[in-house]
Amino acid sequence: MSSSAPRFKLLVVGDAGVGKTAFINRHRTGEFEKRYIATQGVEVNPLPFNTSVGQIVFNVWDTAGQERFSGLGEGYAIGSHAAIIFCDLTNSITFKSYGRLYQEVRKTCPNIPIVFVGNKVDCKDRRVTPNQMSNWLQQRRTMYPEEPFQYYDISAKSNYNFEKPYLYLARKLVGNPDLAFVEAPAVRPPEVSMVGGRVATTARATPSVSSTPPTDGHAKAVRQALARAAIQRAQRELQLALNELQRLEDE
Ligand SMILES: Nc1nc2c(ncn2[C@@H]2O[C@H](COP(=O)(O)OP(=O)(O)OP(=O)(O)O)[C@@H](O)[C@H]2O)c(=O)[nH]1
Ligand SMILES: [Mg+2]
Repeated sequence: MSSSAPRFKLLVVGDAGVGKTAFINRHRTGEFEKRYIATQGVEVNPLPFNTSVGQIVFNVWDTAGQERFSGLGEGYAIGSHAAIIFCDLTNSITFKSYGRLYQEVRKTCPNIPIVFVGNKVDCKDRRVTPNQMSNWLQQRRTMYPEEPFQYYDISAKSNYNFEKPYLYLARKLVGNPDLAFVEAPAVRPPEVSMVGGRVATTARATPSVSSTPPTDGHAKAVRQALARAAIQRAQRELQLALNELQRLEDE
């Protein structure tokens, strides 16, 4: 991992047992853990990604879904640059938590990119239907027109879409919609093949990612892109504040 690579705090939230740790560990170790071992408090893991503009690192904050283990509560969100909100597609209650989790993250982090994921899409006993999901997303987009409500079905077990949430957030953070991962994160072969004729993202059996350090040119390009993205965020915030002022004056 390059010490000069830009680092982003990535907050991962979702109810207990939705598969946050399993998904993160797929990238971290390549393994899939079948047992459920509840996370206590928070576990922070750096995940490096080699991109077309140099290496970036997500400092992933894997939070406890079980309330009794969530020491700092919403405090974990402070200083986040991006967030992934999880639900488990086989458990409707975890989907009902989406709205609350979204509000909690937004309260602390009004401007960060957020991506929603529905995990365990490999399971046959899916309870949250694609229709329910797309209706919910559509309703929210109407309620909050500035929020894209980007969503992916994923599976930590089959590796389906395993890189998509990271890629979406990396593009937003760097402010470059063309950013690509130049090496796929290494993961073990899937535990299951996908149901319903869907093809799982090809897993690589190689045990580790060979991380070529970025050149100075790459690091500079990333920093420039980050600075541009920060300016864009600040401009958006300024515009929102101006709109709010205008609304108050018009009242
Ligand atoms: N079938 C299937 N099972 C999964 C998948 N992802 C995780 N699991 C299983 O779901 C259970 C819970 O996974 P965890 O990753 O520990 O859940 P968590 O969200 O980190 O839970 P907390 O730490 O309590 O918040 C484990 O038994 C995993 O093996 C998946 O994509 N498909
Ligand atoms: Mg966990």
